[in-house]
Amino acid sequence: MQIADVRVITSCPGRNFVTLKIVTDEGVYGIGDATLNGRERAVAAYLEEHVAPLLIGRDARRIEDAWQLLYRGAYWRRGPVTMRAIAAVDVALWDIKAKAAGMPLYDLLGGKSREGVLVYGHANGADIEETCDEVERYIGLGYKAVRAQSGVPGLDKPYGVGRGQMFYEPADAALPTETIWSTSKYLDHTPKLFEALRDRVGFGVELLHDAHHRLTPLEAARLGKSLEPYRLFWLEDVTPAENQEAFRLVRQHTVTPLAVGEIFNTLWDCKDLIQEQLIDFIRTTVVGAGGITHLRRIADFAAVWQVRTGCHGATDLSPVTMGAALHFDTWVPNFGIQEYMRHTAETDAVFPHAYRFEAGLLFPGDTPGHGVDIDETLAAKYPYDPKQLPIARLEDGTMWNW
Ligand code: GCO
Ligand code: MG
Repeated sequence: MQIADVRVITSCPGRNFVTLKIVTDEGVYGIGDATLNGRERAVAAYLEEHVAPLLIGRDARRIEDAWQLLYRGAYWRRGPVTMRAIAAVDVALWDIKAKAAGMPLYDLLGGKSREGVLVYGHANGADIEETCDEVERYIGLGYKAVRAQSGVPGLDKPYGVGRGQMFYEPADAALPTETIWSTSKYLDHTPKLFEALRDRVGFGVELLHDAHHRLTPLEAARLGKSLEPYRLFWLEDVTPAENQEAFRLVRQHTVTPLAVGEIFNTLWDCKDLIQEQLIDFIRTTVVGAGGITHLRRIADFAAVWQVRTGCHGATDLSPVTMGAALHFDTWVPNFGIQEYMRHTAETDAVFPHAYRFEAGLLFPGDTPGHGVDIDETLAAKYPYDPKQLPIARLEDGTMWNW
């Protein structure tokens, strides 16, 4: 089974997505996601100019060899552009293999470890009251786990509070929107949010929160400690993790579970975090970390240290990544939770998919492959519309982490 055609499809059905389609000489094709929010064209060019020529004529069944070729063969390793390109090829090849075998991908990976995939939705509001109302709305929709982010008094456009209710779309302008950040205002406010939430909804629902890389290790430790009475499922990205050892300080001070990894590309980015048991959940997903082939290695490594998975699932991860991640989640023994931000109706129409939500769980469906396709004719009606993520500055103008 040889690779006959490799196509990169860039489209904006509500937001931008880069999709890879690999077609074999036997007619079976596979789909992969290569979207890198705000930097889409870099991955598209990497695939078109440097990867596609290497794939034509290769045996589509040799997934591992293709992965090693693209990883080792580039000489320049890791990084979000390279690893997303590798992920797109890898996921498309797993899709082809599973379709050729007539199996849903989870079967090829080793079969179901669970019936459904626990997901968390995103509730956000301008203030504590509105956020509590939104969390209740998610509970009403059947969610068993909800991430809560709220506006902070005195801060315009804090992270996680956006337009639209069922999803939050941060990449909102051709040039980055500037936002202002104050750690002290945020740290004073956030425990009040979770106190109000537990008063309102009790302890029967899992609550999560994302600090989005804004805090120093000591500030992160303080936040974790102050949230302990509200028993969060996890506290995410409390401090940037380029320096993995930073988490040791956080860990020494709090038993609030920690999640990190949506911006990691390989096992090398989380090796110390995992083996030193500095985190509880690893957030990498298929498109972020080199596809099924590499994510599986991360998950197996994490299992040794009782670290569970919590795949990134924001709207910038296309339905293709969601489909592949759900098959992965259905198989992976050390599963924790899956993030689920709904896509718009236009996105869902361009990517027909087999997965479905029911009573707080997502189900990948039983279609052979990962169960997500692309309607290329419809995709062509939505031309690329460049958008970037916001940036954050401190109140005195200092550039900060968004
Ligand atoms: C999350 C994330 C996202 C990112 C987004 C950037 O936890 O869902 O932090 O909302 O900000 O994926 O493109
Ligand atoms: Mg996050």
